Amino acid sequence: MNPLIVRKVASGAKKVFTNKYVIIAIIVIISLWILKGGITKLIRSYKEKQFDKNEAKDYNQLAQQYRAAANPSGSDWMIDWDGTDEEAIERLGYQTKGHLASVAAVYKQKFHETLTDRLRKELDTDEFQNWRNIVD
Ligand SMILES: [Ca+2]
Repeated sequence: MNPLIVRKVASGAKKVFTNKYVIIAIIVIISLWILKGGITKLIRSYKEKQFDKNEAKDYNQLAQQYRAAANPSGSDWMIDWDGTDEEAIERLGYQTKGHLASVAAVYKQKFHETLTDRLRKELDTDEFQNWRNIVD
């Protein structure tokens, strides 16, 4: 290629790209493009995270509260002898309504036994049935 033409093209391009309005326009377009995609993505992922966190936190808390009601002494090895907070379990039943599967899954993961097995041990037949009726 003719070096003169190359130089002319280069200087023409240089003029265009050193024009401050052109630069500002390019910066604005790129910024808008990044902002649009980036912000939408950020908002979506933030909302999803918040949702998951809140849900998981609630199930976690409920599982923890069932454990505390079944294990008032706070010592795992005492759980079968330390009595039961039946009122708390009934109250938790109302909070668990509609979410038993999720709460039970968290409970099992944390305490390596199923929630219903634990409650059968802690409650008498009528109390357990009462709890089931509340939860279902
Ligand atoms: Ca107990």
